[in-house]
Amino acid sequence: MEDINVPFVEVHYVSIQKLGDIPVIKGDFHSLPNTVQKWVAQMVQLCTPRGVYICDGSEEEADMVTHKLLERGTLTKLEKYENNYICWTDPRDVARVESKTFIVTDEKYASVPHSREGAKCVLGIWMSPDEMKKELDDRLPGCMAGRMLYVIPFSMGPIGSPLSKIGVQVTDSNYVLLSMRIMTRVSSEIWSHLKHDEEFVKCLHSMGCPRPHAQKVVNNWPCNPEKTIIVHFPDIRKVISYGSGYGGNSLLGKKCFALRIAGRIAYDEGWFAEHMLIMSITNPKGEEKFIAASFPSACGKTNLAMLMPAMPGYSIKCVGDDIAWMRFDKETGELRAINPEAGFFGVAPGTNMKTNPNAMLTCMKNSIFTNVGETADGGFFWEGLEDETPPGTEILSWTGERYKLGEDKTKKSSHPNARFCCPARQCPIIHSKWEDPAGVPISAIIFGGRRPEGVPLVIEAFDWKHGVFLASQLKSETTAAAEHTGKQVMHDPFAMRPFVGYNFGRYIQHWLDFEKDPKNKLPKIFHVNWFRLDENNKFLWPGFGDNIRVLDWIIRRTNGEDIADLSPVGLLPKKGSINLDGLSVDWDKLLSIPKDYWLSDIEETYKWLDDQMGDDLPQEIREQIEKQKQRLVEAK
Ligand code: OXD
Ligand code: MN
Repeated sequence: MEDINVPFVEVHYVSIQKLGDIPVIKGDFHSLPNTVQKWVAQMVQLCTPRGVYICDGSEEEADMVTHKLLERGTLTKLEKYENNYICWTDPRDVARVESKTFIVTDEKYASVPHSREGAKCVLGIWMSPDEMKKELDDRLPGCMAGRMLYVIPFSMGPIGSPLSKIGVQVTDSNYVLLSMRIMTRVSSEIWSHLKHDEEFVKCLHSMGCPRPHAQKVVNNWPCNPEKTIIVHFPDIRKVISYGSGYGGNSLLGKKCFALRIAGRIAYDEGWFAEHMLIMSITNPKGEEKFIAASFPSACGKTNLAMLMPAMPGYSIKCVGDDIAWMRFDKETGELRAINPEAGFFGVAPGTNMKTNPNAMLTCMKNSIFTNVGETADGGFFWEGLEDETPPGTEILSWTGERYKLGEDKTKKSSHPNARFCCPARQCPIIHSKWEDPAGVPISAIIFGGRRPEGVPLVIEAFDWKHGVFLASQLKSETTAAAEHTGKQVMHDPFAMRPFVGYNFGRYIQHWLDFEKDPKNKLPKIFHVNWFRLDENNKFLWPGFGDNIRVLDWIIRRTNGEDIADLSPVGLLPKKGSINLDGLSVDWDKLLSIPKDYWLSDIEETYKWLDDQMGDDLPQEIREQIEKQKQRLVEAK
């Protein structure tokens, strides 16, 4: 595919530190790898910033940018901590925008599956290169006028690891620069890894707010919500994001690169880029195992990745909380995983010293908080911290309202998708191997979602194919991480619905195909549900630290213990095989498989998968569905 939206005019270097007439105000442009010089020069010519700043990842750079943002009022220092800042966005720019996220390929079905006629495809939005060129031509020329263009070299994964990949993001947002420094490895060391013109992912981001401003800037947060567009070009490994400064829309290393573009690279190269946490569990005998677990956004991945075990003698270490890149080792057949990120961008509301003390301790310094409240003594506050904050504490909410804690229960301090952004290395339980270039060996893969009804605490797949089917039928109640409203149970296969950068049917086939290589040691696959409700809408399972009980069962299954019974939907724990000491839970309700529920669920799921993917839905998945139906019909 040809690159679009690059100017055709040759760039002439007027002097060493000028591109055309735009000055390079920091860094030596000519020391950059040739391919980077060429692309940056094109971006400069297109976006016409007032200057170019080549980032080196140093502390001085962070200080300079932080100072600028404080001066401008975009950031406020939280005096209670060391180097912590708070930021409020324009209320129109608060979450990922899936409806404005596109994949561009010459051929439509390289990006999206052949949905059945009349079905609205929700597994990605495709646009042709020609149409997209018009959209971008309408937005990009001059989009950085009056602003600085920052060139950010970054590595996803430990710098130099054979499992890592390199990106270069140009952006006109210094908030994005600060956040990218936390979420990825930003360093001038990156350039030497691109010396021989190796491939890098090109990431262009603009807030879409050239100066002088055409519109009023709200909260010192420039953005352009009417024109926001997030575009992926998987064939040429490129991302263009315009109009939003928020999270996954603008920190392009995260969802855009590490999932959508890397997913496509993984498809081409034979590995996985997944929406998964990575953690280790050590049992009282000192045996350690690593697992990867996939849940839709805002379903507790960060909490699980940093769990404080409620059972004595167990310990948890965190490798990552959102994304896993995994490949089968050619020699040993083991599945090895790295966390490509360097920070946590976690949902703040609901996080506290009970639900996730490790996350709280991680963000006590060097962190940025977006759309949370501030206490009068310069602390952060969000819904969920009430028990840790004295009643009567004065709060300034993210919308600028002042109130006293406990006086008016209708007041909300934070947006439901408010975030903390903090360095992973500060996590008290970060694993000593979290940056091991060789990755960590994965023994089990877990999928899960918020399922208020019908779905048991844990199911083990019969085999790899059945596991891929379990992941394909994943559903979850919607959350505030994207623009969806209301509580509805939505299909979210593999927790990747918003994040796959190519035809979803091919993605599922890619998973199935790993079984074909007999050398691959396929991990066992599980499905968990912490969120089942009883008839009074009360959770049947305590969750959080008690989830160790389920993880323990899973690990024992990977060791081959005979603690599972057959059921029509998979293997379930034998009664008594999950340690429930000290808990009072209704086992029968928690593990039941209501036949009517599952029979109607499988019909609905089949229709949905077939509508969405049509003939791209792999035959093996159809067979799995038929088999499950059969087992359910035959069950007593
Ligand atoms: C995230 C998300 O920010 O999944 O991790 O939305
Ligand atoms: Mn996520």
